[in-house]
Amino acid sequence: MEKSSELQKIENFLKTDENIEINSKNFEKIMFIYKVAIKEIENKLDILKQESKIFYDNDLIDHINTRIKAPESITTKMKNKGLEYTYKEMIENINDIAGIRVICPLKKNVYSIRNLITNLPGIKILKEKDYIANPKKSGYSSYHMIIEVPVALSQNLVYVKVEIQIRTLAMDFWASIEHKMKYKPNKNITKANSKELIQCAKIINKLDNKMMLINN
Ligand code: 0O2
Repeated sequence: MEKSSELQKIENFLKTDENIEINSKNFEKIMFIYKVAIKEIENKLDILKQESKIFYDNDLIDHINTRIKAPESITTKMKNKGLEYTYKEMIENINDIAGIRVICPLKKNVYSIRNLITNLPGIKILKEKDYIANPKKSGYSSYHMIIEVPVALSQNLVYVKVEIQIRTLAMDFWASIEHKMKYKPNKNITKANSKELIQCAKIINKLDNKMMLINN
């Protein structure tokens, strides 16, 4: 087969109108493509991390975490969104199958990283949500980007969606603990606990602002 030079969607070369079968070859192929997309973008972010340190003596990025969404989390999210159980629906509507979290020391770093990602060649920005300027009701604070990354396979060039969450170390501390306590289903926490968590998120925000002032 000749390699197509056109960037295309995964849907165009895999049979994605089929129903999702978690243990099938098709599922494995799709997840492989998402894993490659993660590698591509993780590599680029790691270069930015090292470059900022070596060239500008700046710790722009503290660390980077990546994950592929668990099959059960994908199907639960699809059920909650009322989607049909096809690969096509999954690829089109579940934006965080490939997820990257970039953790930085200071709040201002979040926006610098966002701008650097925006300028990466070949990357398309599909959606951005600034939960730092507008935190969620829960108190959750983070900058979200849904991007499309070109992935070069032997026969095809495909665009793959990746979700990037950018947040400070302090925001990450809050989000990790809160996620364990409350975010996953079947975990009931009291209203009083929720209020306390919102209070903690406000303290974290103050702390982040103070750290930035001290740093300046
Ligand atoms: P998990 O287990 O982290 O994967 P979209 O379809 O992209 O428009 P989406 O994905 O429904 O919108 O919503 P959103 O809020 O933009 O991003 C969802 C992700 O943000 C979550 O993924 C969490 O990782 C994180 N998040 C959102 N709200 C909260 C919160 O209140 N607390 C914490 N700790 N994390 C939050 P998942 O798939 O829901 O979960």
